[in-house]
Amino acid sequence: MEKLTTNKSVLDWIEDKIALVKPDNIVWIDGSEAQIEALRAEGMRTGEMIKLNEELLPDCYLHRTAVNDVARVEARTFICAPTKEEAGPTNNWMDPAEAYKMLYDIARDSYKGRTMYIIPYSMGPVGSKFSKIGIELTDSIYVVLNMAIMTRTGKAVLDALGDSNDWVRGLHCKCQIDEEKRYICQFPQDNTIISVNSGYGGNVLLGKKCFALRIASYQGKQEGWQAEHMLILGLQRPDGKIRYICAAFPSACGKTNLAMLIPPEGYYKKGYRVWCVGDDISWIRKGPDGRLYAINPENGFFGVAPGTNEKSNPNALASTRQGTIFTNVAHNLDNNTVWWEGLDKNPPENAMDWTGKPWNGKTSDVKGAHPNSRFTAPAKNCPCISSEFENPDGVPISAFVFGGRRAKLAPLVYQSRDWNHGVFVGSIVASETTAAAAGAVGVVRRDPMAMLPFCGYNMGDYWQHWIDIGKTLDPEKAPKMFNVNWFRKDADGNFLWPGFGDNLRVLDWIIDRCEGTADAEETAIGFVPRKEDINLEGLEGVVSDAQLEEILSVDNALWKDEVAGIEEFYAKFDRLPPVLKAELEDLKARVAE
Ligand code: OXD
Ligand code: MN
Repeated sequence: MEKLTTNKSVLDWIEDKIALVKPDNIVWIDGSEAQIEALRAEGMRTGEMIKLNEELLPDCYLHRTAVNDVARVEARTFICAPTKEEAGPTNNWMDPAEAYKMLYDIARDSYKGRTMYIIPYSMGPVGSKFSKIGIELTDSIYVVLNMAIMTRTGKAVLDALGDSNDWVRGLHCKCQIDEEKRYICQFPQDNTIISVNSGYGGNVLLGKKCFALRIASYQGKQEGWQAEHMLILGLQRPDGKIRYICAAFPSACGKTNLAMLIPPEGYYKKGYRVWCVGDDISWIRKGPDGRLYAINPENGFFGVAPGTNEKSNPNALASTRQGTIFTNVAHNLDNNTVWWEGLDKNPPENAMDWTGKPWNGKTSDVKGAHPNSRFTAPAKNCPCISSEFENPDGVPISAFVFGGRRAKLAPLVYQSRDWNHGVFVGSIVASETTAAAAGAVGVVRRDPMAMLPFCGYNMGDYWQHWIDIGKTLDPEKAPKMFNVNWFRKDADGNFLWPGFGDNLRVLDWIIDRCEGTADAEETAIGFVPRKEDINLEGLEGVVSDAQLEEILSVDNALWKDEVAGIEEFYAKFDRLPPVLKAELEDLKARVAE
């Protein structure tokens, strides 16, 4: 097949990898619909893809991964920086030379009898100054079809790259899907990613977590920008103006739901809307006017299916009705569609579970869909996709919001006193584990800026990068920083806040604070709304004044324990920025008052 570029750095690297893995065939992904259609047909022939009901789910497919390969594997994910210190205390580290040797030994000859697909892809709109290019080599049709949804792929990307050497190398080898030899390795200094023995999304769609967060966070540090695990939403208010918010939450805190929020009825009638720019990743840099701008480098949503329904997230559900790949959900054999726990109250009786075994949803006591089953849906399908989604200049950010799941501690929302205090608030993000994951429930897991598994270098240096970015900003133009907690519980363990669409009430206060039009009370941890600052209209019988007061309360005694937890966490970091140490001392003094 004709090569799609004359770029020497690209051709040399591919030649080298061909000699290593020895494919039978080579296919360049050109970005054409005809080629994608042919690959879908090939995927059906090999059994990798199951075509779903064309009338009910046009152009949609089901894929099942191996049962030992259903999630990202943090324990087998490595940052292969020259020294362990550069990877930092929160990453697994491997010496680059040793890692290459081990990975090449695993990858050697692994494409024999297989086809090598060469996927040129752009993270971000092709040609935007924010965007970066990658090339992924893979032996998986599933990866090609997913990358074609999640990124911009094809010849146009190579044309934009020209002769440049500024692109990210990605080698994916399915090998035998052997758990014991599964490795997801990032080499930030070499712009390289190697992933072996997995076929599951987050481990193999190399543009997403591996590139757009781990490699890109390192690139951002070198080049003066930021790659963050943040959704981007546009909040339109009755005046018609749209303000943009970036928000970071650990997994299982409702990021996709917030990114696609539907305002409560009363707000909707007044003209409130939320527009989704992205649900997972933001690339952020300073614009010519001195404000920070963000793009979503992705082109689709790789969302968790279970729990997605007409009520929790109608926009996400609508996004999956066309051109979507479902992974590890249940297969309804009566109408050749898909089902997952929490989709509706009507599980199919004549179905296959996610492992491909016959399954009766009415009588079975095992789950039909894997808890981490996914949909890969084109962003353009989303009914609330922002008109700025393709804007090569990004959108101006008014606020950064952090959050986690804390039953007792954090109030519904609070604002940091300034940028550095905001960086501190982001650095202490923590979430309590839920019953959805294995292990004890209610254990606090620290997840700074929700980047714990995704920061491609030393977390201490990453915090310093946040502080340094702040120094370049005029405080008047810098985004304001907040923390939210949708998950406060009362003494009986009931959630105090309804969440979902009603979270708009909090976003509204956040924007008011950004524009200086809302009041707040200063507490030991930052600025908290007074109860009259949060509009409860329409929530009569759901949230009482007393409950609102409880959700907004700051208990200094609990924060004293939290300070001890933060001290313990910070003690791991040799490279803790002095600014954060000072912020912690300040908090300690304030909660002691
Ligand atoms: C994701 C995650 O899949 O953050 O987006 O785990
Ligand atoms: Mn994520």
